[in-house]
Amino acid sequence: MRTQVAIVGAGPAGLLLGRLLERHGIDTVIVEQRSRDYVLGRIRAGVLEYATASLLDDAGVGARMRAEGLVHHGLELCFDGDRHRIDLQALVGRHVIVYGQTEVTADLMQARDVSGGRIVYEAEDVTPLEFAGSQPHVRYTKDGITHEIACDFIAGCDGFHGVCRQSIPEGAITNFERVYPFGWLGVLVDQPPVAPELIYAHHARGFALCSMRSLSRSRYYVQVASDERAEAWSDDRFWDELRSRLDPESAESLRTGVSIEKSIAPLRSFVAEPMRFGRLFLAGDAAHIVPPTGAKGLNLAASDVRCLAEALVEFYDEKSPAGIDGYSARVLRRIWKAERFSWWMTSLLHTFPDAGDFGRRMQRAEFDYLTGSRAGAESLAENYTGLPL
Ligand code: FAS
Ligand code: PHB
Repeated sequence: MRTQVAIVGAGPAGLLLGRLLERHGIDTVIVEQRSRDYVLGRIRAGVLEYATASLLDDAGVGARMRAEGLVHHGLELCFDGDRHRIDLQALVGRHVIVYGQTEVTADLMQARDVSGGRIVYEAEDVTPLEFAGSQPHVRYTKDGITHEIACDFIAGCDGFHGVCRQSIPEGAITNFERVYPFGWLGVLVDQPPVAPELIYAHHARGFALCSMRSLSRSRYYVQVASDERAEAWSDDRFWDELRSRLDPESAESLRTGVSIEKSIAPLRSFVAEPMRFGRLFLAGDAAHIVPPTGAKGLNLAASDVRCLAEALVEFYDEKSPAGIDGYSARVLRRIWKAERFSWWMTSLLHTFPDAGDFGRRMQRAEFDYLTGSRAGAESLAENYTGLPL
């Protein structure tokens, strides 16, 4: 098999890259280790930055997002029961769209079905090869038969645990990482959200987040210890803990029910530099991870892929290597700013075992500054809605 760009991974990064390239007549093959249903079954991100929503429009996959997504002009911070609204629209003139990553993935898969773009699910032993040279290829096994895809470029869109970053010679890559001493226990429930906008809550017992997927389906999270297991949390235990961390009004109006999904996500900050090795490019979680507090993970994957697609189109259309040569430095500038914001939001809102009384006072002072200063609130709003591409 031969293609121009072999894409490893059919998450948002891989699917969106394939979509953007095919819109410019560039041939791709996507190779995914899991089944289509497994990929669609993962419950992940929920908030799209303004620029991500525009990119989905440009890719011709934004119609359902525009029809079903919820436009949010603000969000709420709650600190030991004190609630304060951050008016994103008034502060920076931009909003965000609440539209689940599952739906984004489904829209991209559907578009690829229509275009007939090649995608291999349940591929085993996927291996990127010869990417230091000029004739890279991707090997994989499907139904016991080994296949090879000859290509011009390989896009490693295979997430944090993927094979592409692991295939890079150790001395050629530098990893930066911070692992947080807690995770997020998330629950999905078919009940109306507790409030019209997201509530990010700090409490002595831990962080909590009230989010949603629609006006009839809600997504809630509570901070838990790193060694916690989802099975140890009954629905009742989860709802009691969530209530205890919210302001009295929200705790009173919270609509609980039987969870339709319950899982724990670990929290880490991670960046691999650089993001290009010869003919192999990394994009999305394959190259970086942010704690979900700033709702940046999916959005960073989208901005990586936008930049990579532009670079590859320039290579093929204008025979210029400038874009691909500049890709890594260009995306890393934006990635590190998103890493900073996600780390800052996480530091503000979570309880840290070793913070001490001084650390807790610093968190309260940060909240009081943010809610009392237009400049402070503007900084949060500018980052949350997405820095310029
Ligand atoms: P993904 O991990 O989504 O996709 C990578 C794909 O590559 C997967 O389908 C995987 O099966 C495939 N793959 C892996 N190894 C392979 C191999 N060897 N061969 C072929 N295919 C391979 N972000 C937020 O903004 N908010 C959140 O609340 C949030 N919650 C999250 C919860 C969890 C448990 C995780 C892991 C992430 C969460 N994220 C969240 C971040 C998430 O949304 C990512 O940023 C987003 O999925 C990034 O998309 P991709 O880069 O495509 O990576
Ligand atoms: C979600 O709805 O899953 C969500 C929203 C905002 C975040 C993280 C997760 O910051």
